[in-house]
This record gives sequence, C-alpha cells and structure tokens, in this order.
Amino acid sequence: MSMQLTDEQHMIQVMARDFARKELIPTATERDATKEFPLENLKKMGELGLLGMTVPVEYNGAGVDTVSYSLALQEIAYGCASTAVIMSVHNSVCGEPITRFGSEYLKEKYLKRLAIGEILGSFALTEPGAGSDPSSQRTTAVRDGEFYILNGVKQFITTGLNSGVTVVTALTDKARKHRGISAFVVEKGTPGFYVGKVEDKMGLRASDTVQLIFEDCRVPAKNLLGREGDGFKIAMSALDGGRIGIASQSLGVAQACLDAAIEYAKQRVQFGQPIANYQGIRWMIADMATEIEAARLLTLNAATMKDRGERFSAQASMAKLYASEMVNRIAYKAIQIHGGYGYLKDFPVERFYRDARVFTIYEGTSEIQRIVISNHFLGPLLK
Ligand code: COS
Repeated sequence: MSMQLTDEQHMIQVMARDFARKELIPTATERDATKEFPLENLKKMGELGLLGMTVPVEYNGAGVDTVSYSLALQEIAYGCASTAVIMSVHNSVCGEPITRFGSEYLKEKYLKRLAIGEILGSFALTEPGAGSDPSSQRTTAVRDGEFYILNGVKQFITTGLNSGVTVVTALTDKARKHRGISAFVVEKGTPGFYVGKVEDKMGLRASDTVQLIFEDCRVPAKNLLGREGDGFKIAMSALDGGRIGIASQSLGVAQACLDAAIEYAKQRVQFGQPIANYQGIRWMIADMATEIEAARLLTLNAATMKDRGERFSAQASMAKLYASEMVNRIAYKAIQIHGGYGYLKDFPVERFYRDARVFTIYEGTSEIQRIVISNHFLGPLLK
C-alpha cells in the first residue's frame, strides 16, 4: 500500500493480522454454521487492546489513532466478519460516544470495563419503524426523580444479547423532534430492560442481532449521556466514526475474497492450464485489486481527517458507500472465479458473499450515505 504507516500503526496491523490468522480464520466457517458467539476470541482481543482502541490510556484504552483502529479492524474482518462487526460496534458506537460525551462517573464505571473487554458494548438507535429516519423514533424517557423511565422497542441491535452496556436513544421531549432525543447508557440487568426476538440472519451469523424491549425500565439519571436533547447529535457523530468501521470491515472481507480468488485461479486447471492465465480472469483480478486499493485510500483518508480533528462526515460516508458496494462486487466476482465450487459451503467465498450483503445496509444504507455526501456538496434541498 502506498500510504506510509507509522511504526506504531504497522505494529498494530501486524498484531491484529497474526491474531486473526491464528485464532479467527481456523474457526470462522464453523462459527458461521453453529452461530456460536466468539466470546473467547473477544476476551483475547480485549487483552490485546482491540476493544478500547481509541479510548484514552487513563480509561484502560489503547489510546491509538483511528488509522490504527481501521487497520486492525480490516485484519479482524479478514479473519471473521462476525467478530469484526462486534468489534466495530463496541469501539465506534459504544466506547467512542462514552469517551466523547460521558461524565467522569460513566467513564469510570463503564468505559474502563469496556476498554479491556470485561463487558461488551452495543448501540440502540434503530426501531421497528425508524431505520433510515431515526428522528422518527418513538421510545420515550420520562424523568422521575433520580431516574428516567424508558418505554419502547429497539430493532436490529448488534450484540444486544451479549453486551453488558448499551447506548440507547429515547425521546425526552417529543415536541422538539430530533432535538428532544437523549442518549443513555443502560446496563444489562436494569429492571424493565429485556432482550426480545433474536434474529436469524443471512450472514454475520456468529454475531447476535436482537430486539431490545424497554418496559418501564428505570435508568439512573446519572446514566444520561451528554445533556438532555443531545442524543441525536451524539448518535449521528458516533455513526460517522462507525461508518469508518464498516468501511474497514468491508475492506477486510474484500481482501479475503481477492486472496481466495487468486489462490483458486492459480490452482484450477481448465483447457490444459490454470484459469489464472486467461485474460477474463486476469482482468477480474486486476479490477478487484484496484477497487480495494481505492476503498482503502478513501477509508484511511476519512480516518486521518478524524484524527486531525477535521470534519469528516462526508468522507466517512464516501468510504462506507464505496467500500460496502465494492465488497459486494468483489464477493460476486470471487464466487464467479470459483465457479460451481464457489457456491458450496466448502469454500469460504460463499460465507464472504453472505456476510458482505448487509454492509450496504447497516449504519446507514448506501442511499443514506448519498444523502450525507450530497448534503455536504449541495447543502440542503433548495426551496
Ligand atoms: N454529526 C453531528 N451532528 C449531525 C450530524 C453529524 N454527522 N448529522 C446531522 N447532525 C445534526 C444536524 O446538524 C442537525 O442539527 P440541528 O438540530 O442543530 O439543526 C440535526 O442533526 C439534524 O440534521 P438533519 O436535518 O440533517 O437530519 P435528518 O433527520 O434529515 O437526517 C440523515 C439526516 C438522513 C443523514 C440521518 O438521519 C441518518 O444518518 N440516517 C441514517 C441513520 C442510520 O445510519 N441508521 C443505521 C442504524 S444505526 S446502526
């Protein structure tokens, strides 16, 4: 890759690569079949600092930059996309907003444990009727003395079953629409906080996705994240970082597709020679490699802008849009190169294809990314 990495960034990349190749790759196919949650692997990732990557050292984090985080996530996704989405959600949309907006109390109580993987984190914004349009959410939070009483249902929550802490948004003031949304840090076991339906998904099968139900759930008022009414902005800015995470995850899976396709093309013989000799295949490989390089540069550029403290929403959306669409094209081609064998569960490209499909959907669909990008260049719709 052309971009110059610092010694620290390179070290983290190598560490994550070694871990993914030793611990994740050998068991990823089996995890996809059994849907077993990778708890043991996540414990080890916690020890390696992969679950508190951008959390400051004083809160037990690794305190590294977003570029390092992206590089590590790419390697984890190369090994197991299910494990990568758990890591991405944990770091980007749970740990990061608590780091940025949490009180000292919340950081001491939750961030320190999240950063070492003692507990896992999740993020609950989406509802059954509010996906792309989160400001239409209906979960309510009503102040009652030293508590807020939460009522509502959250949908498609990654790690909702296995997380110890969830960042949850709810309306504290319906009349103010998105400015009346607040964010809370809700602990597992809080009375009135239940896990509902556990979803059965096409891919990312070792990562749990659930409904979360709040029924007169009493959340301590000190678990409010930021101030009342800050919830929408907290969620949107968390998603900006999350989109770098999903772009990184897309890159990891795309690289795994390319490597599998190259290996297969070199050993598969038809018409008396390896199919890697045919121009039809060579050009497919050339296009795949080029698109991965482009996505990598977009992703690391967004990460670099975030690290420099610049506004990076549009660049994160560009990276997410391009990388998630790109990996779907690449997974398609990787199966095409494998021919009939690619359609079997005997080869990993079948899993890559299923895992990648959601990347253009979650943390903002491709259509939503285009809204963010076009708003950046054109401003809001003209009257
Ligand atoms: N960072 C901080 N603040 C942001 C922001 C960002 N990235 N994006 C928007 N905001 C703020 C705006 O500045 C605006 O603030 P004011 O109230 O001060 O005016 C406010 O949020 C509302 O912004 P906007 O009018 O653009 O909101 P919309 O309701 O039109 O929504 C989109 C904008 C569509 C971009 C947003 O709803 C979105 O990202 N939707 C997808 C959600 C998503 O990714 N869901 C996936 C599930 S989560 S895993």
